[in-house]
Amino acid sequence: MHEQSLHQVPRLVVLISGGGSNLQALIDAISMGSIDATIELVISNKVDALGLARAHKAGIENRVINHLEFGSREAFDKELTHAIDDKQPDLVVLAGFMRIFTPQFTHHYHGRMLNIHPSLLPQFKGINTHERAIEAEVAEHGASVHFVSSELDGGPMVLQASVSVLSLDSPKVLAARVLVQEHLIYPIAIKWFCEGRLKLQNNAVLMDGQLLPEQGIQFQS
Ligand code: NHR
Ligand code: GAR
Repeated sequence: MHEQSLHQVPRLVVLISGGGSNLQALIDAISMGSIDATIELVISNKVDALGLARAHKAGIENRVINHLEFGSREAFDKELTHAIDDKQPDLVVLAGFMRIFTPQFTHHYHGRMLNIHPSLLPQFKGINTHERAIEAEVAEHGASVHFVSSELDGGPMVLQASVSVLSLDSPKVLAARVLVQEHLIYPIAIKWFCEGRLKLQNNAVLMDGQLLPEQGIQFQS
């Protein structure tokens, strides 16, 4: 089991595929002093991810590991693992990362990898969540922070934020409303982890030593 040194600032590696607005929220929270941590590396599987420019602008090492250059998910994950482990991170942060991992990869980072997913899990696992929420005519939608397990979007839940679905919502408009909440809750969850308050123990989430309910903590803004 990986133990965080008490004397060092927690080290993060962030994985992205796109715009990187969640990465930006994390960069901002760190630079404002809200989170005591350093981002050691940002990795994108997409060459054209806007988040790479955000990392560059913040002076953070960033690189592309293009999944298209690998013959299998195993080979891609192996290269990813080398790049991540080279930085000896305390936590791996998935921030809009769009490639499904092999079980070996998720086991390797068990208890030290978080994801933010744009739905109120366990509803709408996978992709195109906003379209599906509108299609299903749910009244409430939102975002969930969870520890990553081998079950896609099925890992133990930490924190959720809800938004109302409005009758005229398009997927785009709804996504933007959810994203506002993501930028609030993801830095909070990462802060808790970095402070040692948030832990995964026997596949259950502990916050300040207390077992969290199945759906995690419900965030109220
Ligand atoms: N891997 C595992 N094993 N478990 C999880 O919980 C994971 C994961 C990898 C990524 C993020 C997740 C999300 O928050 C995540 C959680 C991508 C897909 C997907 O279908 C699904 C869920 C998530 C990320 N990806 C397609 C693929 O073939 C590619 C889709 C695309 O490129 O647009 O990998 O939603
Ligand atoms: C966010 O809404 C995030 O929850 C979602 O992609 C967006 C990324 O935005 N993640 C997934 O769908 C993972 N499959 P960002 O790049 O601006 O942070």
